Amino acid sequence: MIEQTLVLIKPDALQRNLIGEIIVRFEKKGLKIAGLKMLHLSDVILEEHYAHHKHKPFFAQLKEFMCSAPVVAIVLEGLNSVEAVRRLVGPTYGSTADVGSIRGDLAMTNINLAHAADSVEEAKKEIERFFTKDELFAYKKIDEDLIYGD
Ligand code: FUP
Repeated sequence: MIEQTLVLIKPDALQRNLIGEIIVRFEKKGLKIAGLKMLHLSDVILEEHYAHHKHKPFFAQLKEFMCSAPVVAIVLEGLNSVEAVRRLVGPTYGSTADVGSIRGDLAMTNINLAHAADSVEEAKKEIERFFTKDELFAYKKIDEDLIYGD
């Protein structure tokens, strides 16, 4: 199924000059960029985005970190893109994440460079949270037939 998913490239990636390195991995995989922008996250949007962590002891620190610099929000489109992107990003802790994944190659802890939506339902909500309709683009790429065949 062709799906869209949401990625946030976090402040640590911006500070460590890894925005390009991360985006290139999505591009090389064959994912289509349907939307891309830089923004400064607000408290309100973070309380919604990380609602499942709201009562955890690290929540205040997580919010502070996510507001410490702009993030890059991206909508990626492709076959099973939600799972494909989660696998490219890797699990939460960099030190034990598989080598080859973004976190496994580039992160050491749970200061982990990028967020990726974890289900198709979440992805839909997150895309609506961060993008308006006119910030999303439908277009044909000339490599699609090579990536997907018939
Ligand atoms: P993930 O889906 O891998 O991004 O991970 P989570 O939704 O579990 O966590 C979101 C963010 O919360 C992590 F990127 C970092 C932060 N976090 C902590 O700071 N401490 C923890 O114990 C767990 C997560």
